[in-house]
Amino acid sequence: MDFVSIIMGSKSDYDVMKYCAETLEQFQVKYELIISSAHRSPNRTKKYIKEAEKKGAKVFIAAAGMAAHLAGALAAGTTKPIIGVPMKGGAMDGMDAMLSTVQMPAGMPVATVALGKAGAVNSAYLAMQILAITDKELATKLTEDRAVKEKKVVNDSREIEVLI
Ligand code: RP5
Repeated sequence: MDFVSIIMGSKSDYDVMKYCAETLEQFQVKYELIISSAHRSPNRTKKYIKEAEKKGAKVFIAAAGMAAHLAGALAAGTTKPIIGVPMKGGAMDGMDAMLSTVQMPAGMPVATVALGKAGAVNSAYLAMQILAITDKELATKLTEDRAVKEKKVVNDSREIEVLI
């Protein structure tokens, strides 16, 4: 069974990562969500990657803040795509996590999304776009979603536009 694996470094990351889970649910995409830290529970993290891959995880989403190494630790354990979501918080309010997540060495990619809710939501969209390469039904849903977004822009504009 194909699914998306979401791993958070701490329970405190859920306030933002719930938007990732909700987005996957909107598209009826199966996911597993666990807490495991690169620093606090390195053995659990290492073990989980292998177990999740065996169960059918096709994309991993890693959310971590501060000295965020979770996405990198996952990248070390699998060749499946890793999406990193930097979390706000700490003395630098996420700048530290963002730089840590995005600055992977050549050959060990982590697709890093934005800080905050937009990043959490986009991590789900990016994961679905990867799955949709081989899942036609999901590809159609994503195309329909784009059409809805476009229609909303046009409708919003009609509501307020002033033309000369
Ligand atoms: C990171 O440290 C976590 O991913 C979290 O974003 C941050 C703070 O963790 P807590 O102190 O809230 O558990 O490892």
